[in-house]
Amino acid sequence: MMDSVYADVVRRNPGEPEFHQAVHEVVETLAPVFEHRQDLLDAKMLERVCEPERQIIFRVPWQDDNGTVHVNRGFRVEFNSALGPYKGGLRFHPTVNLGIVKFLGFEQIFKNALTGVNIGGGKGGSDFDPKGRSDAEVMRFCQSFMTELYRHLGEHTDVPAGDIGVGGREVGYLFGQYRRITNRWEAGTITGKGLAWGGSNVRTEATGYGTVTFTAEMLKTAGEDLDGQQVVVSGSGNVALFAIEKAHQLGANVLTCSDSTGYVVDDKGIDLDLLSQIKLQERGRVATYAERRGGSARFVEGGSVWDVPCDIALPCATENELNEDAAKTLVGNGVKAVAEGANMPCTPEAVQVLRQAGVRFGPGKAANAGGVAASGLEMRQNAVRDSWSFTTAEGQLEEIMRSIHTICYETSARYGAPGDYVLGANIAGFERVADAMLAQGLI
Ligand code: NDP
Ligand code: 2IT
Repeated sequence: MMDSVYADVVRRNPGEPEFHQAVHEVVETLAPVFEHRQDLLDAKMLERVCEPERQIIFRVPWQDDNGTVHVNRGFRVEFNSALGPYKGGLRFHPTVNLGIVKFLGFEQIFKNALTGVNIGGGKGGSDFDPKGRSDAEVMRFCQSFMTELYRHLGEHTDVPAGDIGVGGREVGYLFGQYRRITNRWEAGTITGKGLAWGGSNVRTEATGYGTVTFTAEMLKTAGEDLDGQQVVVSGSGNVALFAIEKAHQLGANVLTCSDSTGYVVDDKGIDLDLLSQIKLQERGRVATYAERRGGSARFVEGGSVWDVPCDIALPCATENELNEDAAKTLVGNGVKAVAEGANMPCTPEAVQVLRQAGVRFGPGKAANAGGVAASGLEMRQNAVRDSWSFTTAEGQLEEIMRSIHTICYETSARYGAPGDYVLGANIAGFERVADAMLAQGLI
């Protein structure tokens, strides 16, 4: 049954390898569920969950600062709303296509289910490349994008947020255009807003913080903690920066960061003030960090950040950035834990190598759920026009991350594979969504 469902997904979604990969990873862990859930089998729940409820593709025309017209493509895949309004980020990156958005939307269903907040799964974005564009160009693009997307959104319908290439600046322009078109100050329609206009404390930090909290929870099951551990982080965007911050707070030493041009290794540990200045203030590159840091840091062009020996590896950049060879290198260097801050950063072969070597492995669905969980908390505050302190929001986030860890661990133990967080996350997430769908009839 599982094989035929997967074969059908491949046949009906041609040319979408990332979507196939994401489905395969989930499908191959669900067999034990169907052994005792004939009701889910009869209801064709696996087939239903692999088919998005709605897919929207639209034209996004905009003008650059020289007056030249550009045409991009916009996407929103509204995958599953059994547990709540569609929820998931928007990605602006030249590699975005329908298959990428579907893979991300599919992951999001189960991730969101694990948070315990009432949110469904969706994802969107565009093949627009914000790199090198002025603020005015980004604004015009966002306005054009929202001029179509707004009709599909709403606090009870579909609630986007950021992802690669979409941060506070873009969310501001998107929210502004939504408000202008609808004449509604509907804060709950998008998350990741500024703190003065409906945003939540800790949403910016949440994905990176949550990934490190999840890592700490995994280590705890072996009687260890992060204190004194050497950590390798990839990426230098939203997730990476705040993973570095939290790892430092918990006493670890982060040696690296990276971008699409190469990586930096800093023998003294990453100086987060300097990195933040370059990335957040100047929108610069990691090579500049090495130039300004002095003797302790060097920039390696191209190259694999996973060559740097470490105890803990946190891939926080993009999909399939950590392959089989990288996993073997990490294992050879004695890595103890790997947690996915990014979505699907480890290839299936890499995951296999890590699991066989007994490395604790936190899949993205669980490990990076802190971002969307904090988005859920932002929606909660918006619904009652409240705003929590940093401490309150951070406390709630930590509680959710610990509970996700517990659910995944307990589910893995219940199914006879304690510590297999891939199995635990997939089964626990699937069961929640499938039971809600079953209760709601043939929808
Ligand atoms: P950002 O845009 O802030 O940063 C992305 C980082 O990844 C940059 O350093 C970028 O380098 C690097 N990167 C992106 N694409 C590639 C590529 N094709 N090859 C090499 N490096 C690349 O994005 P985020 O930090 O928000 O997102 C990072 C990952 O985390 C993504 O997988 C995202 O889906 C996931 N995620 C994000 C959440 C969030 O709340 N933001 C929540 C959960 C998961 P460069 O600048 O050179 O492109
Ligand atoms: O992949 C993700 O979980 C995100 N990009 C965050 C989604 C959200 O709605 O906050």
